[in-house]
Amino acid sequence: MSVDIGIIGLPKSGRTTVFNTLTSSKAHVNSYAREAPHIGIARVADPRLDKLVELLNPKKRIPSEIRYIDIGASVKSMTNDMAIGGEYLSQLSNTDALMNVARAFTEASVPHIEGSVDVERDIIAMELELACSDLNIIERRLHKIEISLRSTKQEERQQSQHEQNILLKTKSGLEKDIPIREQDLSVDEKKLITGYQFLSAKPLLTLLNLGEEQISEIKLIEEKFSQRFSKRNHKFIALCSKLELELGEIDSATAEECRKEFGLTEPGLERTIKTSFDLMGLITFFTTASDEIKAWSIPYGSEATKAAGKIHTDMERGFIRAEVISFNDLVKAGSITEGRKHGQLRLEGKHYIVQDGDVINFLFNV
Ligand SMILES: Nc1nc2c(ncn2[C@@H]2O[C@H](COP(=O)(O)OP(=O)(O)O)[C@@H](O)[C@H]2O)c(=O)[nH]1
Ligand SMILES: [Mg+2]
Repeated sequence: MSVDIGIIGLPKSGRTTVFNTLTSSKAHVNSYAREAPHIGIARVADPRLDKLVELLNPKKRIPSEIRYIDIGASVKSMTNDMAIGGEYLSQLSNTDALMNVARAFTEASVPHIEGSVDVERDIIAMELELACSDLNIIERRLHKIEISLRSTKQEERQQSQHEQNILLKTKSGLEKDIPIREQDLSVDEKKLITGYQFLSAKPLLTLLNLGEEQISEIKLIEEKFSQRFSKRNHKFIALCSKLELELGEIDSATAEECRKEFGLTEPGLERTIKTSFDLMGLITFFTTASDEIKAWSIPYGSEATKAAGKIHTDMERGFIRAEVISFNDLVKAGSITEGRKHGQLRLEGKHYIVQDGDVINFLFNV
């Protein structure tokens, strides 16, 4: 199970260019025909994985992955009574987070579909789009609950009324322009609505797609937008996707030279992935079974059984114990055997909260 991020944004904002940059793909840019969504994988660079490979010399090295989905349709064609609908909605609903590509670059040969470049306008319009999609679902559900309440026996009403109250609460927030991701909901309330997979409830990364001439101002632009718009579960990143794509296609030494000239310290791909990890509260643990060193991404705060389930459902069901050593202890010990000898390898139970950098061997029974 990978982490999935859905790419949204206006046509000609550079969504496919960003997708190609992140996943080293060659999907068609400037393509507005109805086509299947582009799905690609970004491998997460992690120096700890390299260190573990150096130390344990496995047959195989498998980095953790983020799957990006460029649904490719223009927002206008997805619009159905002001809301994202149909097959596009279900593709987006299944993702773990959304990335909104907001166009900041000007390019005479690629006119902006609204006639002018206005990043703030486009950010607000996309929020509205997500909210409308959720409101549509909420209203339909509320209607159904109302009908069912008419015929439900007194003792069965409670559950429906509870759901009705939570939906009314999220609806009233949306009507005040507060996306669900920013609303104050209790853990229970959040749990009850996860099944709806509301779009405005997903963590959102807004990617400001700059022109080359704006690169010297990256930090300033990021800060300006973060201050103005950034709230709970919404982060901003600025980069020039066209340049990043070009740099990704040349040899890495030359690319690094170019980056230096532009004053860029880190590849946009790595910065984007780091920001996505931050936004989604992801951490990484490692496994070393079957002569493979593998990195896995899970949400911060996950219990050992959930981490095991990420690898295989059987491992979650038949979980017995986890043998855990932290990355730092393993590096100090030099090997898992040495770590065991010196008591750094711990035995942990079902409810152990997995920590970033844990190297884990799951013991299970099926
Ligand atoms: N000048 C400039 N052009 C860009 C940039 N990003 C994308 N483009 C161009 O904008 C056009 C549309 O890009 P595309 O990725 O297909 O946009 P999409 O419709 O959102 O998928 C292409 O010709 C890109 O080369 C950029 O940062 N600067
Ligand atoms: Mg496209």
